[in-house]
Amino acid sequence: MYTQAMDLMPKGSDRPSTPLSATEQQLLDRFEARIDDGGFIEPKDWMPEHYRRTLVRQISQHAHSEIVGMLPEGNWITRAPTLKRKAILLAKVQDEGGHGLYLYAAAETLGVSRDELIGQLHAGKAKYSSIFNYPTLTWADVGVIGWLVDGAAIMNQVPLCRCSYAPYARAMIRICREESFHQRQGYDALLVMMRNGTPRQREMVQDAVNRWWWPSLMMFGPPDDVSSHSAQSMRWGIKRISNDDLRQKFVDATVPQAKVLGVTLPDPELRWNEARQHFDFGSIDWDEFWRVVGGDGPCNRERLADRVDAWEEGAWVREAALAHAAKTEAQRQAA
Ligand code: FAQ
Repeated sequence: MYTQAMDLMPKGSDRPSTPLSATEQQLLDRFEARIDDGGFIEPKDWMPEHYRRTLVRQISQHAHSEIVGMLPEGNWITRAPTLKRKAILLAKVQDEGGHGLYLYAAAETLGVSRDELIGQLHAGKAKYSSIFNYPTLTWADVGVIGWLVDGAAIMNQVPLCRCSYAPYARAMIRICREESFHQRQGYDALLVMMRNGTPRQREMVQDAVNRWWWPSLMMFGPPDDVSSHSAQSMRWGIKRISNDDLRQKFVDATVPQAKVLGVTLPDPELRWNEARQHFDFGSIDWDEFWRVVGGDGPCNRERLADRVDAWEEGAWVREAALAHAAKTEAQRQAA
């Protein structure tokens, strides 16, 4: 179902197989020197085709994740327990839509249209984060998504604010600020349930943590030794910290938060390692990860069908906006 159609160059190589002309070589050398100096690449700068395709792949997967990520929480807007929680959740889900738009706009600076990218998503040819293929069964899931999923997203995205491709880095600065509010609102919702809630509400929180913990660790991607893109993306300054290192940072930051909250994390092997100065944790079920990434998770089909329905049901809005723009333009020209 999912392909890597945008990765045409040999993995781990930024050098084309055909010899370069002297001018191309000069451009490549200049590009690499800028990357090595920690500089930024702007849309009008020359860049190797593989760099451009790698960015289109990552940024579009990221944009799709944001808009598919609206669905699990959107499921709870009509059932939020209070007006305050409903207003917060509405704002959060709307923010995720906005993040998708910044990211599609950043991808468009690389010469690909938003329609094309959305077409790939709807045809099942594009990836989005594995995490959004899990169901939100209770209100506690909404809090846990904020705490763990947004928490993992921030850990992964803060280094992207220093991504070598400037439009992506700029989009990430704004996104990270908003994600950090999202993480705190989730933690706050859980804290209220754990401190002031009934035993049943505390059980609900624990159950949600049990279901979301491992999928949250999977968000960081496969282990470094099987991550096909990491070496090249790190070399180009697209990724700044490896999948495994980010995962470790997330575990180290989250364990003390779980203690304050009063929940246990569902991993009997989780313990502080004095020698490493990090928490050790158990093995991740990578078979489950690849199953979900391959389209066979608990909600993959539902998520894609919901996105396609939303697109089709919104056709009249796009048509009306285009008709309005055409009318305004005609009036402007006639004036
Ligand atoms: N799910 O070689 P790597 C959010 C794929 S936004 C699905 O390590 P890379 C906000 C990967 O694409 C969450 N597929 O790949 C929010 C590649 O497949 P390909 C999204 C995954 O790119 C919160 C293959 O495996 N964040 O949560 C996943 O170097 C709450 C090999 O992997 C971003 O997209 C996965 N988890 O590293 C919204 C951040 N992991 O393309 C609503 C930007 C890996 O060859 C509510 N992206 N794959 O077919 C990144 O940092 C990177 O792309 C990684 C993957 C780290 C995700």
